[in-house]
Order: sequence, then structure tokens, then C-alpha cells
Amino acid sequence: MAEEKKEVLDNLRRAIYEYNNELAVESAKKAVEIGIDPLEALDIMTVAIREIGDAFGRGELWLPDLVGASDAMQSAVPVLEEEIKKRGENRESLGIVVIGTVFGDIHSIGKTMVATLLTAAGFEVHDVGVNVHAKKFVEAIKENNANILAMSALMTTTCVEQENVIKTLKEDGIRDRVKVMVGGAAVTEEFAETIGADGYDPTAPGAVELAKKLVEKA
Ligand code: B12
Repeated sequence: MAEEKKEVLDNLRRAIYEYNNELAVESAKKAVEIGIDPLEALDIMTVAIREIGDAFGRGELWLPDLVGASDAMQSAVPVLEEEIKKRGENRESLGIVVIGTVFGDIHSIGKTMVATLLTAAGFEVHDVGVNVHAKKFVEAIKENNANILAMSALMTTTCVEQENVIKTLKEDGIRDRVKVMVGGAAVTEEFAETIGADGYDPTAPGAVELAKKLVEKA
């Protein structure tokens, strides 16, 4: 079993490095089949894709490499997300979350992971997608009567948009109705405080714990 698990996790990692969608899906299915914690499987791929991103940042890889790695990851993620949701079925509703990636930013993988884990933990989650305008966040909060807004931003150029959304919530008079949590690779604890968010976490499981705390405090 330990050998098999190691092989499956190695294959998941390899699938990201080799931009191999088929291997990614096959290995994700195998992971579920042999009972590997889907979070552990997601972690392995997250580390790999960040390494690809770092190499891109250093100019050693190119945009098609990012696209290839992210395609492979996005092929496998739904298989693992289905398992995460299954494991979390029948939980009572903890709160209503609107989640999205901010305007100017199309990175979706981390945001979707957070949405999945929140759903599995028992939150009602409304995922408004990527490249989301401040006004659209406001509409979604009102429409769904949400008590948490979760925003993702992956780039230094787009994390400032999180501040703009908070400003828009204030202008619309609904800032007090929602707890705002922020995350994504470009965001730090310090930045979150500066822009007046209610919480930040660097991981998806941490985002769930944060959401629970924020709801308790409300
Ligand atoms: C995959 C990827 C892409 C894919 C995205 C595909 C998709 N559908 O998402 C593609 C190829 C499309 C892409 C495009 C671009 N990318 Co890109 N991309 C990445 C890469 C390699 C990985 C991102 C990722 O999915 N990580 C895995 C997930 C699981 O991690 P995560 O998103 O951080 O989420 C975790 C936590 O942050 C947290 N979290 C996430 N959201 C939230 C929300 C809340 C509320 C909380 C609490 C927590 C939380 O939980 C998650 C799980 O642990 C990163 C490198 C990196 N280090 O992040 C570059 C990176 C983000 N990209 C970068 C760039 C520059 C671009 C492009 C501009 C490239 C170009 N020249 O066109 C475009 C941008 C287009 C746009 N307008 O958005 C830069 C940004 C640099 C910067 N500092 O601003 C990075 C850092 C690469 C680099 N080193 O240069 N990219």
C-alpha cells in the first residue's frame, strides 16, 4: 500500500511536470480508488505547479509551460474535488459564502480549491468565477444573502483590486453585512490587514478554519 501510494503521488507530480493530462486524471482516479486523502494529492500538485511558476518567474520556462502544467492540474482537480465533496456530504449549513477571483485576474485553481473545501465543510458556496468586477461581488452578496466574501488574487497587480472591492462594499453600505477573507499567492497577512480585510490564510484548509472563526465572531 505504501509503495502504491508513493507511486500514485509520484505520478501526480510527474503529470504536472510533463503536462500530461491523461496521467493526471488516471493518477487522481487511482488516488481516490486506494483511499489517499484527496487533500494530500492536491498538495502534491500545488507544490509542483508553484515550482513551475517559480521557474517561469526566473525566465527558465515560458507561458506555454504554465498553460500545460495548469491544464494537467485542472484535469485532475475535479476528480479529487468530487471525492472531497463526497466525504463532506450531509453537513449542516455553516454560512453563505460568495467567492471569486478579482477583476484582472483569471487564475482559478486555488479559488476553486477553497470553494470546494468550504462546500465540503458545510458552507453554501456561490462561486462567481474569475475576473470578477467589484460590482458583481456586491450583487452576488445581496442576491444570495451571503455573510462571507472570499476573494482570491494571484498577482501583485491584482491583489490591490481586493482593496477596491472592500471600498465598493463600504460605498454600497453592506461592508458590515459580510466578513471579508482574502487569499491567493500574491496576498500576505500584512497586506490583508492594510486593506481592512477580516482575515487571510495562505492555504485552502486554513481558509475553512478561518471562515468558521469569522462566522462564530459575527
Ligand atoms: C497556473 C498559473 C497560470 C495559469 C492559470 C490557469 C487557471 N485556470 O488558473 C495561466 C497559464 C492561465 C496563467 C496566466 C498568467 N499568469 Co500565472 N501562474 C500560474 C501558477 C504557475 C500557478 C497558480 C496556481 O494555480 N497555483 C496553485 C493554487 C492551488 O495555489 P493558489 O492559487 O495560490 O491558491 C492556494 C492559496 O493561495 C489559497 N487561496 C487561494 N485563493 C484563496 C482565497 C482565500 C479567501 C483564502 C483564504 C485562501 C486562498 O488556497 C489555495 C490552496 O492552497 C502561478 C505561480 C504561483 N507561484 O502561484 C503563476 C503566476 C501567478 N502567474 C503569473 C503571471 C505573470 C501570469 C500572466 C500575466 C502570464 C502572461 N504573461 O500572460 C497570466 C495572467 C493572466 C491574468 N490576467 O490573470 C505570475 C504573477 C506574478 C506576480 N507577482 O504578479 C506567477 C506568480 C508566476 C511567476 N512566478 O511569474 N497563470
